[in-house]
Amino acid sequence: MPRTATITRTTSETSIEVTLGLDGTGRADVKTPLPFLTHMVEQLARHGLLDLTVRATGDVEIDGHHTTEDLGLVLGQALGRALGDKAGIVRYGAATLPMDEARATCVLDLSGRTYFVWEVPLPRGAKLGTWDAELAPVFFEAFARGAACNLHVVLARGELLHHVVELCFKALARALREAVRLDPRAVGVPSTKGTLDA
Ligand SMILES: [Mn+2]
Repeated sequence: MPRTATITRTTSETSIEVTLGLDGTGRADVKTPLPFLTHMVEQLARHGLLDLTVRATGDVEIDGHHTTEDLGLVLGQALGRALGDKAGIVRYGAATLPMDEARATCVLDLSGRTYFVWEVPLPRGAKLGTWDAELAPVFFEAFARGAACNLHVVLARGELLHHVVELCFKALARALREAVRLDPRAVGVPSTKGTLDA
């Protein structure tokens, strides 16, 4: 059965449609009103080997908060749906990556229980293009909630804000790529509890 999902969510603030394929090649077709966010979501697809189509609109005339949070949420929900009962998956993922001077680690557990840790100091009020850099943890937190996963992101070092934020997305991508992988030796759901629903 193909591990894909499409989720559509419309509120008075945003309209988001995400189609996600877990066993993809990194093909991304992403449209959001926030170019830096688009750039980041394309990183998730490319480095996570996820096939991803995103159509997002939102009230960015206020600011990017609603659109960023809702896109993170719907991406997480699409991941959860595409995973199904999670039988045969690796479940855990970890990636430590460099990007020039910056180095970050992302670890995650597709446990069915939401937990979010963000140890990435970001300057208040900083912008990446039209996008507020402090929305990065908003995206990650919403993603963890949508996917019901445990997600930790820790920055070891970094100077350039573009590098720091992009690296966090790339680390999430690589950790996901590992965690969603089907392990041919694994039988059933990777939990002695027998379920990873909650
Ligand atoms: Mn970049």
